[in-house]
Amino acid sequence: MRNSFVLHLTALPHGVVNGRLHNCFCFHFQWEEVSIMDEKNVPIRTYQVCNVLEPNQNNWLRTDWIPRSGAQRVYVEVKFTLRDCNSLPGVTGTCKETFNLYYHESNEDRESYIKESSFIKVDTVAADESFTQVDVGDRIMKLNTEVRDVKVTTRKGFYLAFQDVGACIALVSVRVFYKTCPLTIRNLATFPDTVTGADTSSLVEVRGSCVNQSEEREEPKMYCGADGEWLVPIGGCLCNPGYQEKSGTCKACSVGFYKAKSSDPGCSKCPPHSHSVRDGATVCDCHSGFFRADSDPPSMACTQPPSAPQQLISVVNETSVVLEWAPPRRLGGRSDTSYNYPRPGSGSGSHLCLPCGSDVLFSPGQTGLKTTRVVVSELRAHTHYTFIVHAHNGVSQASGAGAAQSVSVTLTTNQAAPSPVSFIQATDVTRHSLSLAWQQPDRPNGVILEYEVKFYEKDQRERSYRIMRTFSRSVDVTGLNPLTVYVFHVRARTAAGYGEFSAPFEFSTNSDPFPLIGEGVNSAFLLLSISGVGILLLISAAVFIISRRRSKYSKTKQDSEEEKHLNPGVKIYVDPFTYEDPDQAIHEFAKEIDVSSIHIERVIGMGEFGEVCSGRLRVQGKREIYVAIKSLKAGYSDKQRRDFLSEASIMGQFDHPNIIRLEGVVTRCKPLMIITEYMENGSLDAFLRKHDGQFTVIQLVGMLRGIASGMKYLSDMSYVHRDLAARNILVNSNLVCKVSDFGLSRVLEDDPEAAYTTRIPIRWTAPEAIAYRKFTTASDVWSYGIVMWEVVSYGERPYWDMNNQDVIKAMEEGYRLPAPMDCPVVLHQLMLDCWERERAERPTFSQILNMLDKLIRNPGTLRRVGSEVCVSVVPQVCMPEWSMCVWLQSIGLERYRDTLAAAGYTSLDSLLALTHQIKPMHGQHIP
Ligand code: ACK
Repeated sequence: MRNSFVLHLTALPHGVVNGRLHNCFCFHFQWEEVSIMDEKNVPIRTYQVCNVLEPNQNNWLRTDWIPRSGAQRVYVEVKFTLRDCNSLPGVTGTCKETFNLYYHESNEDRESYIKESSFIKVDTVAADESFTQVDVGDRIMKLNTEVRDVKVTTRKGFYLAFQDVGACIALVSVRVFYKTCPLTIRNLATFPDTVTGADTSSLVEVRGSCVNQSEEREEPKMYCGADGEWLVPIGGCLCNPGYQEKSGTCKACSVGFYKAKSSDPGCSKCPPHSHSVRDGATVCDCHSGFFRADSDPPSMACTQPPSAPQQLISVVNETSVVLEWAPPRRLGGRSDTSYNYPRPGSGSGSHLCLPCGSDVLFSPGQTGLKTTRVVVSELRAHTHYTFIVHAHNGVSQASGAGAAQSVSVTLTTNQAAPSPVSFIQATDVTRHSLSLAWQQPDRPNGVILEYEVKFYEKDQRERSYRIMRTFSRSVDVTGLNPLTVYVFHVRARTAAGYGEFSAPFEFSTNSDPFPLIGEGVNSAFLLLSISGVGILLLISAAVFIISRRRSKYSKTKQDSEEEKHLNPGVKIYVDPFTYEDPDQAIHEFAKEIDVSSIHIERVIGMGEFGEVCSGRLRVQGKREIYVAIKSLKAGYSDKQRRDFLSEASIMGQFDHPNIIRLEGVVTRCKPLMIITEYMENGSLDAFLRKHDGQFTVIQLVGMLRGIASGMKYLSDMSYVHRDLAARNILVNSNLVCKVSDFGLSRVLEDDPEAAYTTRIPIRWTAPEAIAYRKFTTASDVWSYGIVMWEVVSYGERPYWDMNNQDVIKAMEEGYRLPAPMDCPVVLHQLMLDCWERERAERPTFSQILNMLDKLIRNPGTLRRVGSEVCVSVVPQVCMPEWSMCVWLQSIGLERYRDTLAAAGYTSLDSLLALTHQIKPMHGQHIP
């Protein structure tokens, strides 16, 4: 672009040039103003000079002061005509065909006199055409246009001057202008109208400013060239978030669209499950129920938290648990599901749940798990744990979803070897002996059966060492060399085996002589006195303990009945035989399963009504599970059908971890089937026989606890099982025992005239139930006692090969099964309690359960077992002497058995007769 001011030459009195052009240098007033007509016949003014005949012409014409207005280089366009000297008749060599253009920079706008020498020459201007074709009056003249440029940078303005040196010229117009690069927008930056530089090659660097609603990407720059053209645009701007470029401006994104970052190419449609309701959105808001994590890009669809993990399975291995689960059914549209164990807790009672200690190890970790499997180790042995697996994804926190995303499992850990003893202390040191004591290991993991002490002279290293075993947490090591350093290690053993040895502890014997206690006392006398006092204490204890035991269960039984009475919300079992239509009962309590979802694999046994098979069940939307399938063999009667299905109607009412779970029934096609959960280890009696002697006492007690818990549940529902026996307990792969077989009871009741004795499991049945069919929870308790005996004896047949009549007779005479080999005394005592003749005297299942829980919590109480002598004399039934033996064991005084026998006390009765004469002494400690 050019900014210009045109100096029109208007006709003015001689010497005055339009106020702008002046004849100057007072001594040469030769330029004259002449009006002529231009080609359009418009009158125009020209300045003419034509002194071609006279020599030494020096005629000046100058302009007014021209303000520079910021320009640095100005252009002067001169339109003129020039006469060809040859065309002028009679001219001599004085005639010229050029004129000179001058300029003079000045701050003064009204300089009246400027010296010639003050002007600087711009150029000598010659005509291209001597006679430009301009019709000037009667002459045709040629119009020349010449442009010169000049740098004007030093003053506020300048003057131009034309010097004629003897030519015949007419100045038609003089136009002065400068160039600018015009205002423009490039790359969303505005560049202002910019005056070009002073030199013809100069480039003026110009910084652009970002257009509205845009921000700088890189400093916007361009160069303004001398010819007024913009060159080399650099950098530029980007539309702000929520705006996009349109024709060089930034326009807001419309509703339903968004632009998150200025660098995004344009507005985009809102991603799924989101919306924008206003123009210029930088992000779309999620629909209700959908969320976006902080790290989610705005282009991502809004998502939801996952549903809970599915099918949590636990496999217990001693004190480790492998937990596996299936991913949640709904991942919420995300792929970042991870799993946490927010609050695993443990409790050895049934209620108290504490957070797991920090020593519990989770592999590969406890939080942020990407896998669906974790191994938890370093748990406490034989402890209930609840594991909560929590599915989590990027929006769980935002959504505030909690329990809905969790699944939990409660399990009990098994027996394990004890942890190492951590500290050994020397309590007494002599020349030849050391008395050591230590603490129980931090994690005994069961009943500590003994400690093993390994020691050797330090100098000998472990080349030769000695081992001592002890039941207590201290030992006197004798026969040592004086002033010798010994190294000791101690380890504990439970039924699960030895734990690790402790770290080495060093103690040195000293040079003192043996310390003597009771010097001068006759040691034989001392021993005798101790025995005598012991016997007295023992007898006193007998009176105390026996009298307490007599009333034990009648009191607690009453409590329990009160408890039931006070708890009217307890669900009560409904007898399916009260339904007129057996199919109505079955469909009320059992789910009909489509036979096509069952895949039978193999026959695993024969049930009362037909084969029992194992197989798989896949119910839609659930994970495939292993099941047991009982079928009703063909050719059944209506009664058989009813009896067969009654088991399912009963089982379907129960929901307890120690009761076999009914999955459903097939009644709409044949054969009829009852589908239950699959118990990998089959029935308990066969399982124990197969693994004779392989379990720890705690494991056996754990199984018994499970059965007692299931039976407590049944008794709470007022259901009487009537056929509780190890063969009717099923065992799964985690050694969880579940009560099964709910069929027999009804067969008996339906036909009171039947030969019950042939159907009643005599060896398991309480006397009152055999005698007059008084089947109650108390008779189930009797059976439970027999199950305890079966369990502890690893599946031995109760009463061995005695016939039923002899068994009934022995019971009537008060004989009871003896303790099986290695049976903890307390367990046998509990069995005997279950076999109380008076059913009111028997414990309830709730009491049995409490008792077993106590034993598990205090495994020391299970340590005392019947010795070989006691059990071996009772191959058939327990004799009175044997009871005395068991009782002495149970109070820890079996070593006095011979002393008492020698004194004539061979039975509890004879001992009781004695105790009536001896009162326990107040303040005496009864062991
Ligand atoms: O001792 P077992 O293997 O365990 O043989 C018997 C057989 O079927 C006849 O009752 C076995 N059985 C019954 N129900 C189940 C079940 N739910 N899971 C596994 N085995 C079962 C039982």
